[in-house]
Order: sequence, then C-alpha cells, then structure tokens
Amino acid sequence: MTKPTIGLSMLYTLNEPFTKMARHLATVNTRLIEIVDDGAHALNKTRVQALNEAANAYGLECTVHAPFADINIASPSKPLLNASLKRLKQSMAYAAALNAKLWVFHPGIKTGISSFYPGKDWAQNLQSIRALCKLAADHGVKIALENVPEPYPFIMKSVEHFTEFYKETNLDVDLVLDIGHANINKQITLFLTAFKDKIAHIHASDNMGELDQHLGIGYGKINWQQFAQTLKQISYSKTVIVESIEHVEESLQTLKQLLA
Ligand SMILES: [Mn+2]
Repeated sequence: MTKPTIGLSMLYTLNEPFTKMARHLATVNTRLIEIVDDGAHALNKTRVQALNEAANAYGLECTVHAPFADINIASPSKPLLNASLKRLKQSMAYAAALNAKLWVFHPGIKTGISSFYPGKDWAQNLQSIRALCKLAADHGVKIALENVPEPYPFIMKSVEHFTEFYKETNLDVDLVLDIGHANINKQITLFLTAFKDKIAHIHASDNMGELDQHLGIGYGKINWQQFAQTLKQISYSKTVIVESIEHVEESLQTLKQLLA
C-alpha cells in the first residue's frame, strides 16, 4: 500500500517577511510545502517566480492555501462578496502559475444579519463554490474545501455539513480534512471514515480540544496513534501537511514515524 506523502505548511513563518520564508525552503525536511497566500506572504508575480525558482532548485512541489483573512464566500453584501471572489480568483491563477498540486480554500462564514435570512448564506456559499469550481477547471487547478473550526460561525464545520453539501451538489471539489479543527468537534475518526473517498489532503496540528491552537504534533490532546490507525484502515495515500506553528521540525519527524 502507498503511504501518504508528508509535507509542511509555511504557516509557521507567516510573521516573517516573504523573503525569509523563501529562504527556509532551502532547508525544509520535506519535498512538499504549502504556501499560504495571505498576510506577509500574499502572492504576486515576482514572488511566484521566486517560488518557482526555489522549487526547481530544491526539488519541491507545492500546494497553495487560499487567502482567508476577511474573505467570505457567503457574504450577503454583493460588493464584499465580489471582492472576496476577485481575490480568490487571483490566488487560483498564482496557484496555476506555481503548478500547485492543490488549492485549499475555506467555506463562508455567517454574519450579524444571517438570522434574518435563514438559508441565505448556505445558498451563497454553494453558489460561490460552484463559481470557483468553474474557474478551477479553466485554470486546470485542483481545488479542495477545508472543514473549519468551532467556535466561529463558519458554515461548514461538521460531518453533517459536508454530508449535506455533497448530497446537494455533484461538484468536483474534494475535502481538506483539518485534524485540529475536527478535534474541536470530536469528529476526527467520523470525518476520516465518512469521507474516505473525498479527502484529498489533510492538515495536521494539535490542540487541547477547545481552540485551534496549531500546536506541535503530540503537544495537545489528539490521539495520533488512532489517527494513524484510521488512515491505514481507509488506505489513505494522499497528502498530510504539518500545519503546526511550533515544534515544527519535531512534528514532521513524529508524523513520519507515525505514518511509516
Ligand atoms: Mn488548516
């Protein structure tokens, strides 16, 4: 059986300038990195070129995490929704230019007026995802939707939400399972087994069960032995990305040993 490929998200360097993050790429202990297209690391043409050069020099492949700060694909405000979609569209084009294996994005979030319009954000979320899928096909980029964490009013956090989503659509959009997020609603094993054919990518970081802390693997309360066992049971052979922001090198090694 093929084992999962283990990679590293550059999220842990998001407080550093882009050039410093790019320098880390020379020494990362993995061939697969996830670039976060947000904050100080927001992509542009020059940065894409620099990343392509680094990828060639060090034999790296990448995935791209779409921007997520202040992005809401379920926004009830047309101008703000359009701004979000415009930014995402740009990010997807950069992912294509990077030859990214995957473009990871977040579902929408409820707003202060959501309760006045029941079902409206869910419908807008779906419509935006449909538009993003079309765009992805045009760019030849594979895209996948991430389960997002409690306690925020995101629209797609649980197994139930994703079950409903896949029941309503037949869109070509896979699932990125964030283990830290799924731990907060105690659905790690449930997600893995319910969507074994839909999960295209996994984000791994630890937490104490209440907040999305992005701790090092083994520094929170997640049962990683059970996680590894379930991956074996479902014959998962795709990608697992370390998304910790501390004990990063150790987390990579721990995960490599766990999934060996
Ligand atoms: Mn994540």
